[in-house]
Amino acid sequence: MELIIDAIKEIAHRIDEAIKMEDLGYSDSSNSSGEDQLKLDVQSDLIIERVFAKVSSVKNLVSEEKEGVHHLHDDGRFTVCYDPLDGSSLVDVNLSVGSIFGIYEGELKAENLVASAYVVYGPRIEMVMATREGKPTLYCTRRNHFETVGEITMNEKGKLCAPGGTQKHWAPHHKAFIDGLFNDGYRLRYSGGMVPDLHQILLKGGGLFSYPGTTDKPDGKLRQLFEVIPFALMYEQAGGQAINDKGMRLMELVPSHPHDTSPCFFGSNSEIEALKNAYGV
Ligand code: AHM
Ligand code: MG
Repeated sequence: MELIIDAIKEIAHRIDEAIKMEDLGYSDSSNSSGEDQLKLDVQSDLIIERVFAKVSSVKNLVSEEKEGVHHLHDDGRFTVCYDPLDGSSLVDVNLSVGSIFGIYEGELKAENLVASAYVVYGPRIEMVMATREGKPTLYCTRRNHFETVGEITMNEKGKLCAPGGTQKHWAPHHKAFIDGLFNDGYRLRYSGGMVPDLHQILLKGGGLFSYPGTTDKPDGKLRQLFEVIPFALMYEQAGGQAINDKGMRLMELVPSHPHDTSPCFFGSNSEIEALKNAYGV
């Protein structure tokens, strides 16, 4: 696992460099979800592939930007599922973006996630890593090196609300719940990049990030293997909760296809308990 973490640190520096140096235009391809790919999406994907090719414990790679499994090492133990550059459409307006990694052992389902990590490319590079034991660890870069900052613990209740999905497609009970949070004094924090948005809620003690099922996207937008499950581990290990619209822990999801999505809610305990009430689950 140590070598995988070192690889993610190397990847973080390389992708950060690419963000700063490379062309921001579109490539002439689209990804498995039918979205146009930026040259940076394709390049970040390639950076990750090349770095993990040197890590013998990685058996397979599954990327949000590609269909199918990329085989690396016959004797490897882990499959790394990753979103190379989440929120990449925000690069041209110079907002923070991120990379997300889920490290699975065996079949690709939440139960088999052994660790997860994400990198935030903001004014500085930060990384958070979680395993099944202990709190997530925050790393910051200083003079181009990652330094451990400490453990992340969420409060029982927070003050921030990041409500995803197009409001006109929200269910009435979801709208009523989110309106209720704002009426209670919650502050809106939504950049459109799940990595910085979830990172902010984690580091500022708590709140709620939601990306519900909507009338146009009943299963939400965010992908289970690359986005939802890795962050579910982070939130649970930090003392918060992560559930779907049925009240099920996201850490129990079993995707039937690598690119399956799920409605998802990440937050501190108080907000998630209130959400379960509002959804009647
Ligand atoms: P991407 O993987 O194509 O970048 O899409 C995922 C992003 C998340 O970072 C973010 O939470 C969400 O899409 C925002 O979607 P919306 O614009 O519908 O709020
Ligand atoms: Mg993404």
